[in-house]
Parts: sequence; structure tokens; C-alpha cells
Amino acid sequence: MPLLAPAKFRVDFLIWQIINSEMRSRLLFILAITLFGCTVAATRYYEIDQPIWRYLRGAEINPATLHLQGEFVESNLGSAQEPDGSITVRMIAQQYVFVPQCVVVPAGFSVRLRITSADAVHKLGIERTGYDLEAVPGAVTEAHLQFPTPGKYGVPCKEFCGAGHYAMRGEFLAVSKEQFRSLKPEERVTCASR
Ligand SMILES: [Cu+2]
Repeated sequence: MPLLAPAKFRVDFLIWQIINSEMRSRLLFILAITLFGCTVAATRYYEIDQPIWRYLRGAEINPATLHLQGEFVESNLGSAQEPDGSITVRMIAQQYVFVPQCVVVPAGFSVRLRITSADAVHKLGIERTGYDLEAVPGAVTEAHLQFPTPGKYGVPCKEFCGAGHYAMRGEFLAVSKEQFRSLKPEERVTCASR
């Protein structure tokens, strides 16, 4: 203790000395538990930790640079066969189109769909399937879908997203597994050749 310490500090220090060490450690323990509890409660209530988990899971994405880098560059959109044989479809929703506008998928086969938005919140309502999927800027929505039979499945946007909303419509073209397998990778990207 320096001799010229302020009086208030000296008194606090004395109280700290009077409390025996067992009480001191108990007090510190209670304080630590309380702080931890408050932190957990705050993260649950304000969900301030969510962006961290999204970032760590790789689900965070910058809507402004979608077309320039990362998973959703144009060459990566549409149906793609993964090394393990599974099918992944990547799409972008933006005012007022789905990119690609039409995607070829195998019928009766589980397809992984990953979609994000470049601007507003959109919703893919896949006709005849009951699937409704939100496309949210800044996040990737992932779902596993099945198109039961070959044919066309219209995809109207079901979330009002601006002036052109009512004309916003994409399409899935489901073909038989054999037919899908016979397509070249570039033919799977859009329905243009069909
Ligand atoms: Cu819309």
C-alpha cells in the first residue's frame, strides 16, 4: 500500500482484507457465475452470437458480391453432380428473376437446393410439391427436395418483393434419372437445350 493512496481506496482495501480468503473466493465465484449467466441470457435474447455461427458454418454471404466470387458465381449455378453422386442445385433470387430461370433436375431423387438472394426477401413456391423456400439476402437457405415425377414445376415468387413481383417466375424441369445422367454438365445448368 503506498502511503498516499486515496482514502476511499484505502477503506475498500481494508474491507477486502477483513473478509477472509474463503469468503473472497466465494464472492468471486458468485460474480463469475452471474456474469456468465447474464452473457448467456443476452446472447439468447438478442441473438448477438448468430452472425458468428453463420460465419463459421459458411452460411453467411455478401449479397453485393454474389456474382463476383464464391459459391454463387454464374458458372456455379444450376444443377451440379457432386463427387459422391448427389445433386446440388444453386440458385440466386433477385428482383425479378430466378437465376437460372429454369433448372434441370432428376425426378424421384433427393436434390440439395442452395439458394440466396441478391436484394430483397423472395420465396420460391414450387408448384405441385408444397415446397415454400425463402431466399434471404446475406444468408443461404438449404433444403433437400424431391420432384416426384418428370415434368415442369413452375416456381412463382410468393413473397412480395417489389413492382415486378407478380411476373417473377422460375421453373424446374424434372427428367428421368437415366435422361439426367445422359446430359452433359453444361446441359444440366439450364433448360435451354430442351
Ligand atoms: Cu416476389
